[in-house]
Amino acid sequence: MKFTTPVLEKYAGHFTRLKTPLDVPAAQRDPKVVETVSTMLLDIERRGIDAVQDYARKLDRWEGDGFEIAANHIASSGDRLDPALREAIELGAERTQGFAQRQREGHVDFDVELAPGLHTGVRYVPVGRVGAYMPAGRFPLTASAFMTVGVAKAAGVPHVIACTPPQPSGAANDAVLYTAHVSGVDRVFLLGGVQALAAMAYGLVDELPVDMLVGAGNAFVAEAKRQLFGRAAIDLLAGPSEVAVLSDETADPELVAADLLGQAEHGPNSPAALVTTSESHGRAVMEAVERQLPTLSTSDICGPAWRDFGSVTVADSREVAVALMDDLAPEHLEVITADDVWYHEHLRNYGSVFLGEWSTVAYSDKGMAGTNHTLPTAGGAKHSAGLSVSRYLKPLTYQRVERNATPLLAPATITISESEGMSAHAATAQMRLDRFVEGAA
Ligand code: HSO
Ligand code: ZN
Repeated sequence: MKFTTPVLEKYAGHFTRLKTPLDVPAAQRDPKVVETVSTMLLDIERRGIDAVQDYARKLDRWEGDGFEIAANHIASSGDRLDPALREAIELGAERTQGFAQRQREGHVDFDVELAPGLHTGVRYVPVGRVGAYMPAGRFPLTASAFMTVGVAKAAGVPHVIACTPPQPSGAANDAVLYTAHVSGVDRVFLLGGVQALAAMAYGLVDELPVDMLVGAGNAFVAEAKRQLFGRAAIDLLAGPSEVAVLSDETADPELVAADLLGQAEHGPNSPAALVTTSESHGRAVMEAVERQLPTLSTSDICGPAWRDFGSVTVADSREVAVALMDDLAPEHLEVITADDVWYHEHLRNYGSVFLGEWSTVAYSDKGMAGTNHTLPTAGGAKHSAGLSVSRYLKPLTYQRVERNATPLLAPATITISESEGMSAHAATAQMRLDRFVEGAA
């Protein structure tokens, strides 16, 4: 939570801070990242695949003569996994597909006769070609392809390609490959970073450029997507992953603490915020965090994240708690209170909400809850929702005007066009009106 915002100022006196995060300036793009990415994109646009190869060799120690991962190597990736992991991935595919297919059914084409003889409507048409980035850094984020590739396929996208960087061994991560495989990916390329996004957007590895780039990566990947936006659509610009919990004295402080640390694990700049209506609960959570931190193998990440970007705020009413949470607009929001239904009805800004103590963010992160984990960060939830089948579907409109409907459209069109001085527009309607009148005589 930012140190101060207009909303926090408005509610001053109605909340107290038990733990205040660093007062960081509003997320700003690092000019060095912006510059590096723009230089690389220009170079790749100019020199094509040769430049892609140069960057892959230099940045990812790639060696080989082609980037495409053979179809049989992708198909057999499941055989190289521990059977329990393979089964877990298959379960994740089933859940995320089930959710996405249900959401697809909610997009229903319609046709309405707005006035006699004026037929209008919408057809939901999927984007034609999607390129997904599948990260494989310190944490491979195995479930990523469920959310990008799998959901695109559920939306009906005919062609979905993916890129994933080589690991230190030089090969792709098999769990990532298997997730892409069960999600229905068409082609996969062993390519990471800016060069991967550029290769997909410029059509350097597949026969044509992609229409949309999706999937999270590091700051360079996010910046590459931002700069390629317009040439291709993008899902969203993901910053550090974040979590917020809204809980009261009925919540178990150990569970709340575990869930805050659970997402702080993403990186030392990952925010984890608690907003509570109970000061004693807030203090109990802070103590539980300190107890749990040393037991985690990733305390080198969670520790600094909590120290610098953890926050605990006590609101003096449910209404103030909602106002503060909506101002935060967290990527993931857990609500663990005696009034979960009331909060669910009143909260409006979050990427995805987890209701009740049995629902934890990791269930969605790993594909088990079925929902998409590609969600807006850094307050983006105030204006946007996360990735879903809706993002891959274009609601294309049409109109068909019957001859007899001409008097219902042409005269007013002519009036407006003439008032604007747009005589060529007026002529298109006038010709039809003339023909209609002549025919009718
Ligand atoms: N929390 C991440 C997704 C994820 N976390 C996958 C772990 N695995 C962004 O929503
Ligand atoms: Zn996560």
